Amino acid sequence: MTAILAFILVTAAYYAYPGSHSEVNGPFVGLSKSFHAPKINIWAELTEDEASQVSDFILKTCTHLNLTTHPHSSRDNFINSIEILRPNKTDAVPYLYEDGSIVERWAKVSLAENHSDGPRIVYYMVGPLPLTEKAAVHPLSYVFNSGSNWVRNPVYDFAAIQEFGMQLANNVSDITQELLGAKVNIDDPSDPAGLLAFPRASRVEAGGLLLWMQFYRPGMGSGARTLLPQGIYVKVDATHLDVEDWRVGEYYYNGVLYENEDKFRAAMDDPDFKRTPANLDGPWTDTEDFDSAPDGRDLPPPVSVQPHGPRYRFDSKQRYISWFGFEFYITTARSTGVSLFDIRFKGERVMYELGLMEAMAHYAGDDPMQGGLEFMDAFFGMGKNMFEMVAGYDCPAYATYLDSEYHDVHGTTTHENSICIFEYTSDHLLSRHTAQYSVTVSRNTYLVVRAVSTVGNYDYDISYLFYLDGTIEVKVRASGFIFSAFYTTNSNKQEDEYGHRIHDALSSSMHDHVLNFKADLDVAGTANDLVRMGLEPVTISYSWDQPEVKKRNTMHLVEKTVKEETWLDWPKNSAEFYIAYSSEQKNAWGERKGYRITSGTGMGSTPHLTILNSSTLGESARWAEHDLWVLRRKDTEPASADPLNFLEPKNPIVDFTKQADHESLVQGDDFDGDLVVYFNLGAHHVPHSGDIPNTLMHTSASSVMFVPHNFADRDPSRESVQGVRIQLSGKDGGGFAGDEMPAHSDIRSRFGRRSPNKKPQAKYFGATYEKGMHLELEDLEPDLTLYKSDSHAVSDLGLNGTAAGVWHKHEA
Ligand SMILES: *[C@@H]1O[C@H](CO)[C@@H](O)[C@H](O)[C@H]1NC(C)=O
Ligand SMILES: *[C@@H]1O[C@H](CO)[C@@H](O)[C@H](O)[C@H]1NC(C)=O
Ligand SMILES: *[C@@H]1O[C@H](CO)[C@@H](O)[C@H](O)[C@H]1NC(C)=O
Ligand SMILES: *[C@@H]1O[C@H](CO)[C@@H](O)[C@H](O)[C@H]1NC(C)=O
Ligand SMILES: *[C@@H]1O[C@H](CO)[C@@H](O)[C@H](O)[C@H]1NC(C)=O
Ligand SMILES: *[C@@H]1O[C@H](CO)[C@@H](O)[C@H](O)[C@H]1NC(C)=O
Ligand SMILES: [Cu+2]
Repeated sequence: MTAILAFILVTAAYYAYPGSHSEVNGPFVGLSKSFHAPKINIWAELTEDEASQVSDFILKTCTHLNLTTHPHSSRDNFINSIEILRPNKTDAVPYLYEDGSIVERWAKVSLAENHSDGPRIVYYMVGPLPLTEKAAVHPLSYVFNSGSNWVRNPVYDFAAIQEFGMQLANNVSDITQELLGAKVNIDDPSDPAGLLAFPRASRVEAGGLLLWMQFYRPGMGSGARTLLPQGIYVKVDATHLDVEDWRVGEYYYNGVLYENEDKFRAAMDDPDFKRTPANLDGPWTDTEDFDSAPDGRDLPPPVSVQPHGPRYRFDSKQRYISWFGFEFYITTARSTGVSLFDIRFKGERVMYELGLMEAMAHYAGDDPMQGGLEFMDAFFGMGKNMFEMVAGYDCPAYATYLDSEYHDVHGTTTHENSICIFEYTSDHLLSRHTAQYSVTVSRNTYLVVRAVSTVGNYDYDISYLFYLDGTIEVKVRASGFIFSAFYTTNSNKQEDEYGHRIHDALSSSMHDHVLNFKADLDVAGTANDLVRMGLEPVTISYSWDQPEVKKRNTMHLVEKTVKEETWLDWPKNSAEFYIAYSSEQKNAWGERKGYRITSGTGMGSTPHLTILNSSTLGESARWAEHDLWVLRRKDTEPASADPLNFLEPKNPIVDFTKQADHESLVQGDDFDGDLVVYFNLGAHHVPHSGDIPNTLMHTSASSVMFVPHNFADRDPSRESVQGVRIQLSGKDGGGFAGDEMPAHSDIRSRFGRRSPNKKPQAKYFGATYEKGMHLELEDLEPDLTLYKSDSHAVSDLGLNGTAAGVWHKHEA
């Protein structure tokens, strides 16, 4: 601790720049202002003005739909969402790389439409923007492969689901009072002493929804309700359009299924009726411990500071960033959050697109809730649920924060400070070497673009990391409250097969998180080959080995090119390298320029879904079944998934298996070598007592890295890295024991030749801190009164606010 304080309380000699929440902070503001992206960010989300133009245009054009701006249910017709329709790459490439003209800007709109067979969500394209007389609304279907531009919306009325649950719970108040010691407060659903009912909704082939509802205690301040399932489950047939026609079905409690509430009630009067303890709230769900004071807790930990401001340059209008050879554009989408486009390193293309496609969590369990539970969080909105970050904690105090926006029938919603950008210097080096007369070390400073999506109970930190050698890492870490299961203590159920007991009446409920990402690789250009370079044992006879070793057991490299669209799993023993090679560009040594795709840092190799042919998922998320996929890039296949897949799992609007359909990847007349890789991050999550109260980010972390492989002629980080070579007394050289380099050999040195006193001499590369600095308190502990949000519209575990719509209760 003393060392840390000493570091911070260095003498005041330099004006430091306190962290701020502005778009660009620090001393490079001037530089940033004069810094311009070479092109317009053609992927940028629509501005508020563009979205309102589109909205007005649709209201004016689609009069036959009688659209309302105040929807009450999905049986109203209204504008559900408005966003950018990202341009075809075919059109973007000439603009970006060949001085072609700028691409047209179109909007992707989803309308809620009431049809005689039930409500639908229908996609349209509207444009070009800005809208003129030429503007038009067309059905948008080229990006889907279901044969249509719409899905049926079985979520007829999510408000009714909540209300129905409350009514139903109210009807069995006597039962809940008896078994759980609580009942719903129909007048005040948020009564902390009351109960709530939440559905697991599953799609019924014919149309609407089948619900299994479970009672929950509401949870207090931090939103712990997913730790408070109550173990009484009720089946509701909600397939009919009108709530009046919904039917309450069986009850399930403590391993026994009851035909209806009366049978349940009657069973309770039986002296042999088996009860199980209730799952009560208490301090165990508190997220903080303000009271404990183990040694050292009274001293703040080390923090990172950035006294000279950021070293990246940022065009805040185009959201374009440049940092030590990396250049790329940033954009967002309501369903998928942050995406990066046109990533280049030292002027060469690496990826056209990198971003999230879908974030799925699939549970298992022997109760009616967890047994079929599955979430597709793009449906809930990974961008829509990107809330304001906490400066100094989510990201360092000095980070640059960006806002994100999305548009729907209620206009534009802005989430301030929901994306952060910063440089960070790792605790470990990028490289080092100790030689006989020298030691040289290079710091590992990397750039991070980060956002956190809190989808109801769970928080996903998604970070894109850029390293000085050209490596790109995509990392996901999760936290928040687990979605746990009720634990019955006296049944003969099989619940121990699905998790651990983690409180009186609580089971941890195993689940798989699989988050799918797209990487449209353009390694040194569009034409790439995906190569599997195997490391194989071999027995070989070498002439130089004779006569002593007739046959030598050794190993060698065996290369196979992936010739058709396929999946790949991470190889056993990491005995294969998956490398995307340029088909045309070579480095100085005649080797193909490449990037290796590898499972990165975190809890071992990345997971894919354990469940085979999931009954819940149907065809909606086949990408989850393997680690990696290699496909042809097509304008008609811009994504592996669509948020509305959640509504039609058996016949999804984007069926991934129709994309990954073994088309040839051999370059020729009909294929130019433009490959897309889809890869998965996530975790096989078997929560344990340490997930109470919240899942920890070091155990939920996984990543995939894209690592240069013969991309340059030599390690490019040497040009940019900060470090020092310590030249030991008496020698100018390095080398091994016994070596002596000629004196005054050319080692670039800030201090010139060795010092007269023959003490070890530090020769820095890159800059160093030259003076003590005065830091403001805000550099160490940001002022959280600057936190801008008054509240967060976090999903309440119902379906309100999903891609199926958001509407308000009592509006005219
Ligand atoms: C349009 O909606 C209004 C009010 O919602 C309703 O009175 C009217 O009948 C509707 N018109 C058509 C053509 O559906
Ligand atoms: C993108 O390409 C598809 C397929 O060629 C085409 O149908 C569509 O109109 C194009 N989209 C735009 C916005 O030009
Ligand atoms: C929606 O369509 C159904 C079936 O055609 C009809 O009964 C209902 O009145 C419509 N609802 C609205 C709000 O227009
Ligand atoms: C609650 O009970 C009333 C009276 O028996 C009944 O009419 C209603 O349908 C029940 N509601 C639910 C949601 O079970
Ligand atoms: C999953 O589906 C595939 C393709 O239909 C089939 O070959 C396989 O046997 C199925 N596996 C299971 C466990 O259902
Ligand atoms: C849905 O959520 C919005 C935003 O949180 C809220 O204003 C609205 O009242 C909710 N609608 C219903 C029907 O609960
Ligand atoms: Cu989890």
